[in-house]
Amino acid sequence: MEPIRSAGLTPQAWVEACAAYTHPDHIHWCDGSQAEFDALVAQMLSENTLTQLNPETYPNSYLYRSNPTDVARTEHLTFICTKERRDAGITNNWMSPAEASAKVWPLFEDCMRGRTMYVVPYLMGTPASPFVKAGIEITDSPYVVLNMRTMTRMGDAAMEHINQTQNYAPGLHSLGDLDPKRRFILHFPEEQTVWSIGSGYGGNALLGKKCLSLRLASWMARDEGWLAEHMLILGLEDPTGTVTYMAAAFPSACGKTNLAMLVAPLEQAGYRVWTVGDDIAWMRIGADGRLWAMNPEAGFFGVAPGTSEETNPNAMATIRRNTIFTNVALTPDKEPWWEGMTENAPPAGLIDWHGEPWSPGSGEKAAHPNSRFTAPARQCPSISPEWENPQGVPISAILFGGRRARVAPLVYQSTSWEHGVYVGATMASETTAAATGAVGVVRRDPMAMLPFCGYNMADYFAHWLDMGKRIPNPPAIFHVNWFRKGADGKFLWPGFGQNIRVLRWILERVQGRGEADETIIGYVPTASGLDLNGLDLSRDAVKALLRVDPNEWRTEALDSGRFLSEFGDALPGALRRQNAALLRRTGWTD
Ligand code: GTP
Ligand code: SPV
Ligand code: MN
Repeated sequence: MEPIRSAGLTPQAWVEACAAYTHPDHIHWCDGSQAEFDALVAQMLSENTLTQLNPETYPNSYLYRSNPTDVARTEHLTFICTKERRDAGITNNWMSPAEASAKVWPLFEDCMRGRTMYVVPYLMGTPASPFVKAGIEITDSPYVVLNMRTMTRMGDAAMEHINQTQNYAPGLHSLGDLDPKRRFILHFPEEQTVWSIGSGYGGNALLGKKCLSLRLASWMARDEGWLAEHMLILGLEDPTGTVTYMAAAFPSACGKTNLAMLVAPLEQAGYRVWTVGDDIAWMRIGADGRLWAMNPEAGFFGVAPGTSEETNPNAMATIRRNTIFTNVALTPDKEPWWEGMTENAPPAGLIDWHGEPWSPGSGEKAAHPNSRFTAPARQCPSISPEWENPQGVPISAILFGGRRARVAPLVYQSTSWEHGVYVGATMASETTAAATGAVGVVRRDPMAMLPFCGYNMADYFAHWLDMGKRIPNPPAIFHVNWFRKGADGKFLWPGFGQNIRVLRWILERVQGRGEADETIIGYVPTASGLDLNGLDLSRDAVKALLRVDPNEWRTEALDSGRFLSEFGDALPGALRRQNAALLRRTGWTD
């Protein structure tokens, strides 16, 4: 059968057509109520697909163990299905709509037999926001429904909005048979549609998140003159009580949630971070000529390992109730546990993420390295009073950053918007467990959007350059790296709460203060420009953290040049020129 095209179909007609093809036993339209949530939980508990956590210490919280082959995003199975291959560009997997119809659509036939079809109307953004986007996700996974209820504004309010506007992005999701050979995440940006089959994992299955709010939204944003980015949003309050907003793009599992929830150490009295969002930012030019950012999500789908009272106390407080934990370990007291949660030895009697007894000698991690928590944003102690402001917040600084053991200093500032776009376009990072495949391999991940840009990345660079021309008062652009290592292989920088020191320098730079040296890569703080008081850092460590080595940067620029040249004629000339200029500054002559 020809695929169902939702264009012009009411939600009811589209759902009926999908049901006629996928043949669910039941259809349930989600209203988003507590009673509905409770019923789904009760059903999953009775089927043993969910485990209730200790109701005293983790009320209304549950553990979900996924299929062990389905624990992270699968970038090689994620496609952009535009009519023209060129529109997907060289960094995306492309599948023609005709091939999608022939190869993937048949996998949906009868895929919901014996299952319930859940119809999940949802909003990204608050109903009051002019930026709000509506979607309807059809899914046969009750776990997806529970997560969508936390991550989006889901249910009756969304349906009301859709009935009024008659506008929604349709997403069809099925677990299928969970076989990676029959797993596909397909995006049709020309129709604002998603098909996802064969995975129940977060970014593959919660279609409002990466699929709608980044891949489809970035396409829309290019057409409409705004930005959809893989960015946290935070407000930095200074001792005068003024709050300055920043957005930061770091690749998956590279520190967005942690920075967005940062708790400043005592020595930094008077500075305070407010959380606006931890993963996605939609940014538009405001009437005042500044760039305004809003968080379209309603919850956090955060990395569990490494989260502790020391590293991220705000996250620890956020996840003490109404939270779904995925693929973490379980203590005998029915509490969640993961590597890095506690300083002491792991508690005895742990059950690992497979559901098997675990001991420290087993050689395996008790929690999966990409285990996650799903928690409502409103529960975060540092949640900003502005987080649901329909207009968003005005952004003064944009930070790019990645995991780089070498080369990139702790922080530097670009010399212009165009240079900042070059810095973002050539940023690189070591791969993490958030996607399947090798971990720790350095790859270019422009603007942390390599897996999430829904169109030709060369056009995306052009769009960023164009935005700079159109923003009368653009944010300053910085690059940060918390992950530089010393000769002993250990991180040089303490990170986490101490990152406030870097945020303070950025704030001072935005205010036209802040001591800096102009180097070949941009402005780097002088050793006295950063407040390092009270930190146990040797002079050598500080030097190593701030070092800009022309030889290393020559190699870097040559590699960036090779990366950029892969885009061929589509690459904006400005980026080619920026790369050549950096090469020259490293002493390169050709
Ligand atoms: P996604 O949700 O995948 O987009 O990731 P994210 O960017 O929000 O990453 P997150 O903040 O969850 O951090 C991922 C991992 O990096 C966790 O294990 C953290 O403990 C660790 N991490 C975060 N910030 C720092 C830091 O400043 N220093 C060090 N060494 N590790 C950090
Ligand atoms: C990421 O991988 O960047 C995440 C988790 O934020 S997921 O929702 O799976 O994309
Ligand atoms: Mn992310």
